[in-house]
Amino acid sequence: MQFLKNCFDEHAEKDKDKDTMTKKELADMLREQFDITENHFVSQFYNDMDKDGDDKITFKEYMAYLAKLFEGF
Ligand SMILES: [Ca+2]
Ligand SMILES: [Ca+2]
Repeated sequence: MQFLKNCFDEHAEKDKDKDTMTKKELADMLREQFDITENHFVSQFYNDMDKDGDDKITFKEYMAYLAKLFEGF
């Protein structure tokens, strides 16, 4: 769990808004941590994560998405 929090923080703080992730920050995270570079995957992740559609990812949205993702394991 701490790994996921560190992951989020490290990438979310790359611009002036350190509490949320932009699409670019998410793309960087997916590339560096999970080796995902395909744009359509990044877009899909981003759209699925941004539940309230305000065009940024909060830590809460990020965790909710991952929790759902790992539920099946
Ligand atoms: Ca940010
Ligand atoms: Ca959002």
